[in-house]
Amino acid sequence: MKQKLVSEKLQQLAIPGRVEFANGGGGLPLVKITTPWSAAEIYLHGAHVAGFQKNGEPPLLWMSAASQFAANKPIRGGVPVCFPWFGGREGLPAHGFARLTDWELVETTMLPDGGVSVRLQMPENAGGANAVRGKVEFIVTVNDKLTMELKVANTAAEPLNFEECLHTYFTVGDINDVSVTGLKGVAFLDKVGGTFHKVEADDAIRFSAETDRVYLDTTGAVEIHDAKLGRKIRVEKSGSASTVLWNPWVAKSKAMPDFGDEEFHRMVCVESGNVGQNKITLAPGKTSALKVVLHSQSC
Ligand code: TA6
Repeated sequence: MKQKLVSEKLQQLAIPGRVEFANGGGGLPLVKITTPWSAAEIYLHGAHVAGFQKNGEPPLLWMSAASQFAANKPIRGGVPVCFPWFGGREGLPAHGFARLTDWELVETTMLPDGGVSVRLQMPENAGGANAVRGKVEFIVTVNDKLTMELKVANTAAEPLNFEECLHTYFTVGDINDVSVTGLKGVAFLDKVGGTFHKVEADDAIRFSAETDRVYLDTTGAVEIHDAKLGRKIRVEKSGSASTVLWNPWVAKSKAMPDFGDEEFHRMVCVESGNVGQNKITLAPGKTSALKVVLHSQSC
């Protein structure tokens, strides 16, 4: 049962004018962050960054108006934390159980520049029989950029195998006036209508139909060029070898109850992680860090 009141323990982590707590969608506990440059919102449910917006700019992250906010449902939009697997798995929640888990807020920090950093930890028993024997933390830093880092420490005596992905939904003015650069020459799995091995031929990838592509062995930054909003979003990453592009288009949008039929026009997913052949095998005692930095600028 979700806490209806913001607990005393949480309140102790508040920072006046920077970090406050509220009951968000569905009454789920919400961390509200305000900085001199921006505002952000993070649900403890799934350690889910649900919003980030720079002052004077349109929201950077997209959220479906039909999103559900419930204990056993993923939030549709923002940055779902996909862990310890990516995609479907028979009889188990798609994209793993991390995004369905109540994470604990363990630390809030006001940074010297006025930015804010918060650290969340996934309960060690998350996932039940599928729990990972490791310490999983998610650190979110908010200033004029949004920085997110998923850290996994293997506390077991045997290797830890997992997939991970920060499944970021971006707001765009019109998907027909959007291009993504930075993936030319990269091999990818085209997952529309099957799984097809291809190599990206275009400098600028455009969207005119359902798009579901897993680019592999790629560590570089990509950029989203949004002509209608006059904005360029740069997605920088480290500790990540996979980049995923997704737009569900018409049919898939209509098939999802938590996704408006026409909402695909205003979003694109550019996701950063380690999936499929890029999955992580973490030696005992080692720690992995998947880090994404989102910048936006008018252009
Ligand atoms: O990242 C692309 C993808 O794997 C698509 O195949 C689609 O399933 C999307 O994720 C959304 O998955 P979800 O479980 O959040 O509906």
